[in-house]
Amino acid sequence: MFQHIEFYPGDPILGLMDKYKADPRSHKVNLGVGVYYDDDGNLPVLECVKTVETRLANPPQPRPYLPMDGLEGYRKACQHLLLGRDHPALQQNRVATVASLGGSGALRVGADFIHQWFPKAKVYVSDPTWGNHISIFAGAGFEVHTYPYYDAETIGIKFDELKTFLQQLDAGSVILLHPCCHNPTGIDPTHSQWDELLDIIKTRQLIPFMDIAYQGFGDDMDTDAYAIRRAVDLGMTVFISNSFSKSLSLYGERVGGLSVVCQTEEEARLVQSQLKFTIRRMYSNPPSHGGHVVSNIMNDESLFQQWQQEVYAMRDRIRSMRQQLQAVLSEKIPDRDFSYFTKQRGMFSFTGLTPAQVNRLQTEFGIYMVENGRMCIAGLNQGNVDYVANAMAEILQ
Ligand code: KET
Repeated sequence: MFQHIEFYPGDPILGLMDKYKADPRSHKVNLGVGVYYDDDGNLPVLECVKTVETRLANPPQPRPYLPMDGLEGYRKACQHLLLGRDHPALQQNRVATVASLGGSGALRVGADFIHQWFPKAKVYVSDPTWGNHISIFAGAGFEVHTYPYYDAETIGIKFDELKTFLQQLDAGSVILLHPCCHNPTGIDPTHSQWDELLDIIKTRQLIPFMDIAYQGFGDDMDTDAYAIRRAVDLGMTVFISNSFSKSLSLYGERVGGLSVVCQTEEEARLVQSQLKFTIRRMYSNPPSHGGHVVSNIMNDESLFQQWQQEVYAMRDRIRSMRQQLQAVLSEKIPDRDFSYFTKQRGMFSFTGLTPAQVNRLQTEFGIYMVENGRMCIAGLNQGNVDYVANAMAEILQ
């Protein structure tokens, strides 16, 4: 019965975790998956999370089903973070928001919704992008195309090419954008470039779908949401998927959200109802623990402040690892430019290493990176950064 089934060889990012775990070498280094480890190489439990979890456990709480779209406090928290607490779109009640199973779940619910109501829409993702963007939209039934983005020559954006490309797309095409900390390249448009891009997107009547998984890891919470707020301020209908996996170090709790900024309150009511229906027939309602943790932190001013400081501490530690890596490599290979490490933002560095070089790092040094040359800088620490820099230098010389 199953002989015709094709084998799924595993995911290029998640598959690395299994390989890394199975590697017996004690000096191995995990720079694959986009996960933040602290300077001791451990997955942190944020202080704000500890406080709330202690509270929630004493006494243990009953676990009813949550509403299909999640907790009210959770949904509001997503909206406030993305748009700013007092945004007119929120006052006008025209933002539909549902809790989702991580950022991935938000993308899938959004993709299913768009496919049901706009089945002819074409979807465009950046070249390159997070591989699962393509899988998720393809899984929802779309043909997924790419738009020009990364310029390896300049370690920048093919900005003119991108603008020209957007100009010729059909109205109603969905453009998947990374508002900050582009994955995998770490290269984001400047604010003025965002202004230009969003003007074109608006004029051409394209639909921006903003996927924000690293809010707070680029600049600060508000600055990282610049592109989202700009698109909304231009009056566009905007889809936004957000994830708390990285910013709360709650990867396994599957905490994310999908928001759709609509034109009117009535539209938002319709959209909210259909998002709930999409959820009901897929998995019914979200898990409650992560939802309560997020909602409690975001709706308590002092925990909210503490959380932001904890995110900024992660951001700053990643930045210092970038500087250290760049410094050691520049010293080892002075005629090569390693400034890209500090130019790129967020968790990742797109190193330009070839698959063969990435493979050498893995087999000879036990250093695990994604085959496309993406390195998760958040896996570096004082104990391994020199080792990684030296290994890279050896591969590059
Ligand atoms: N969007 C982006 C851009 C992203 O990098 C990730 C995860 C997600 C969404 C998914 O978030 P989640 O809340 O976990 O569903 N990226 C890392 C992990 C992964 O591949 O699943 C990564 O790129 O390594």
